[in-house]
Amino acid sequence: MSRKFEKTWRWFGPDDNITLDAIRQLDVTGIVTALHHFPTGVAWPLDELEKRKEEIEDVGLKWTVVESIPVHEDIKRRTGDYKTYIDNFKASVENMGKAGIPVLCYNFMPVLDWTRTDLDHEMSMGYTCLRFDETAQAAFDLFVLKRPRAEEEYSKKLIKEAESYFNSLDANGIEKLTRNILAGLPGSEEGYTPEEFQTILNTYDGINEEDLRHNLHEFIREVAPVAEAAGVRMAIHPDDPPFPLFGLPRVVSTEADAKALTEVYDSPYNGLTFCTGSYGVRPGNDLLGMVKRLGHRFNFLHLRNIQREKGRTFHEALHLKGDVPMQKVIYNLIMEQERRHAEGRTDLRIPFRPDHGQNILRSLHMNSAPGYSYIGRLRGLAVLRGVEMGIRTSLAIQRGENTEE
Ligand code: CS2
Ligand code: MN
Repeated sequence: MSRKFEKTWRWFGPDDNITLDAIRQLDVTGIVTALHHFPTGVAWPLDELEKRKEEIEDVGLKWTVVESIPVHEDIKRRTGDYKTYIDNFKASVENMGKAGIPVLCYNFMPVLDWTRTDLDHEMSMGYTCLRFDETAQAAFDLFVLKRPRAEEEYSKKLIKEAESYFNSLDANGIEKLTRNILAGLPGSEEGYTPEEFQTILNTYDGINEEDLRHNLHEFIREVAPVAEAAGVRMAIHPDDPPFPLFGLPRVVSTEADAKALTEVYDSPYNGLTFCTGSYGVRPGNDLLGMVKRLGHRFNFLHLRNIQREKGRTFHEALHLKGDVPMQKVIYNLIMEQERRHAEGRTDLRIPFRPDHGQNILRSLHMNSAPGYSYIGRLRGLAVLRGVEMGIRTSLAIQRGENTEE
């Protein structure tokens, strides 16, 4: 059996401009998608999963990963109808198992999923990328949203910078920043107006980091055994960016967070999505060490690079350039796979996807979702595949093995 990582591609379903036919030309085997047409909290029916699966199989691909079943805010807060929502989540997982979809990516970020302030940041080479600018985020928080007590969370210096940044924006600029932060990036199921956003933020009053962590661990305790019985490997996606925003706690940002949640239910079915771009934003996250120490719990890989700038600001860099030591990460992942093989594990072909890409030539006007361009991701996929192949080939040569792949 080939041991290469399974190459996958995120597809946003029938409404995605990048069609299954365009995807099948990329030499990937797996599709990463969700039933985006269901509102958060609803149990996904088996027949709908099967219908989508058939559509994917009709073009010769496989549905490898569900990304994501959104977790209802009631579950994160453990308020309201959270019991029903957990039951519905379990039902979706069971149906995934019946439909034979092996991996589930999900996240536990309150209110906002991934967050950027600029979706079209122009780089000197001419392509654009996504960027998170802490000054712009603070400006939005302090002067657009005007969140009560927000100023307690920023340094005096940053508040000053945010103020002059805000003053430099015209009405269009303010509108655009608001949209970038609140409209919901691809995969996030919700978008808000500033008023709606403030209302939902208020529902988190009094919920601190410890509470949220407790609620996550309770959720895992309840759902992971069901996933295990259904043969579905769970893979929690880290917070993106990996620090608290708008006063909301975030609890999947560090190696310690990831380790703690794997210990709640000690099974490979309670695993992680290793998103190098998300974890990589925090300089304290030792990515190479994480592969060694937590790699046995990786069920899904998001390979993406970032370049840190001043403070918490960062942009999405080309896949092999930036602060993520991508080639070494891939080497360590191959070593993890060898450990699995030696232990007799069968989940060797960990799926990966090029998580985001730059917008190159505006992807020939394909009008793709922010971060999810065709050409930028294809470029990412190609270079990552090349690195993997190169490492495997040189290991095989050194060991006198055959280099068939
Ligand atoms: C983002 C999110 O970083 C990412 O992968 O594109 O869509 C993320 O995949 C989801 O939040 C995971 O649940
Ligand atoms: Mn990711």
